[in-house]
Amino acid sequence: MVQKQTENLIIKGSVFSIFGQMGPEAIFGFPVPKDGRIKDLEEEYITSDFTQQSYMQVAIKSIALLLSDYSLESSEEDHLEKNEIFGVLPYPDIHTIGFTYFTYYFSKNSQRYSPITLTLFIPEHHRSFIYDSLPRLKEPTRKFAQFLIDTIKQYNITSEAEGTPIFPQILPNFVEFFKKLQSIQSKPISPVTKHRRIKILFTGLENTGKTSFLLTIKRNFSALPSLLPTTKPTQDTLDFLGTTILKWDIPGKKEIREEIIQKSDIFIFETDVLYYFIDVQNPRIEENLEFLTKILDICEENKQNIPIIFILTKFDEDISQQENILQNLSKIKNKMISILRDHPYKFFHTSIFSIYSVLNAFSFGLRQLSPNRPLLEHILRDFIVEHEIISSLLLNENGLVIASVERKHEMMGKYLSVNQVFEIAAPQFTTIAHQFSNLHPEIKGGVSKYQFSNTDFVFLYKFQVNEFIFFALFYSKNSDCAEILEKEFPKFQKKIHNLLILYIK
Ligand SMILES: Nc1nc2c(ncn2[C@@H]2O[C@H](COP(=O)(O)OP(=O)(O)OP(=O)(O)O)[C@@H](O)[C@H]2O)c(=O)[nH]1
Ligand SMILES: [Mg+2]
Repeated sequence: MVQKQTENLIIKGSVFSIFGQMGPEAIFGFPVPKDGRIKDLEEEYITSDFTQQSYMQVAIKSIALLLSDYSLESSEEDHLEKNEIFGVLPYPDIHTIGFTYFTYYFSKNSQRYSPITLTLFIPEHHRSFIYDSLPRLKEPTRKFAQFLIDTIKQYNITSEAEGTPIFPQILPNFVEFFKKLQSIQSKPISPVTKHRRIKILFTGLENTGKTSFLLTIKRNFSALPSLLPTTKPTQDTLDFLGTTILKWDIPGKKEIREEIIQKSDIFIFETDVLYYFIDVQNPRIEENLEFLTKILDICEENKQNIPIIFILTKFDEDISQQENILQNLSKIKNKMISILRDHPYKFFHTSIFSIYSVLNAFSFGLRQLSPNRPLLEHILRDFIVEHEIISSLLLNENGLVIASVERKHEMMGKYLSVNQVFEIAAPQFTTIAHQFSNLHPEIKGGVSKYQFSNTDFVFLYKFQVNEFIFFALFYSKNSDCAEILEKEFPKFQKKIHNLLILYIK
């Protein structure tokens, strides 16, 4: 029996695609399909899992996401080569998930920037491998894609037919690349499972507003006035686009703080995102430094580089400009950053009286868990640039922000901020969401327009992907934008469909 190259690998194959003279083309595929153009190869390099047709399908679907006449013709071209984005796409016909590196290269032939993708194939039932190994897959994938780009530039390859004669030459490089992938797989961080489990922690000192924040996310406003200190770690789940997210509300009482440090294997281990709460009106810097240092020590012991989202709470509007509050803010930031080591972090100011501030801060942490968010935002950005829209938010039906893009800084004039847009539209949004889902289940989608001044318009577009309802908010100075959206949005929706399906699953 011949030992196939990919026999013991979770990654079953790879395909390198470009936008060639005839459209998307699968230039190099490895292992080589039986029905492909390349003949006389040893059997270990041939696969029966995929056909040339499967490789072509991956080329078409992945390249199509980067195709936008607008950005390819625009003067922003110099930036395109620097665009390096990873994404995850479904290929149900071949029971495969594609982990794809997306970029552009300058094609001498067509004298323009052209999309390139390198996709790795992972069987659907091993999808959690992608999430567990994502950080370690990126670097070798990026490097290998660069090598392939150099190869097609060197030999001036613009089609699969032109790539075929070169393939035997680069076969050893593919073998080498798959060896690297093999070494990543042999060091799994957690057991291979079918479903992604997401665990997030809400922690901080007592009375910092953790439970209030969680109630606000659930719109459980009526429970806020009678809220008591939490007495024990409490878990609750949230269904986010089909994935169950486990939320742990860890009370800040001193004894419980000590307990979670002692029982870190239960509470901190395998946490995906940590939200750390500090009250801006009462920052208690020394105690916070002490507690957070202990948490960071545990992360270091377990080699967990968890993103930390700082929630600076009770930043209520009426006190937000007070000198002492502003001083507290900058002191908190400086002190916390000084102990953070390599953890990715972000600060948010929130108040339970601004629902957007809470939803936005919470969504940011969730967005970090989506492999498709950067690509989604890249495509959304192309869309708003093309249609002269100033900013846009993509939300799920609970108002969680899935993608957020804004071009304000490139444009002259007076504009509402994304926060303002959301804050103004939120009441309508909630009512509309409610009406749509409860009263008019038959209504499938369409635009609603809100006018805030003679020149400021917000458009809300409701749409559905599989069983999930989404809202796209667009802010524009152009009152005709509604007609543009009616016409153009369905195409855009089709484009992002697959990215939304695997947004977090
Ligand atoms: N003004 C203001 N008060 C807030 C805000 N968020 C929470 N609070 C108040 O702060 C107090 C403590 O809130 P909790 O949510 O119970 O705090 P916690 O962090 O869960 O506290 P423990 O459960 O003891 O750890 C309550 O009286 C809340 O009403 C806010 O954004 N603004
Ligand atoms: Mg609490």
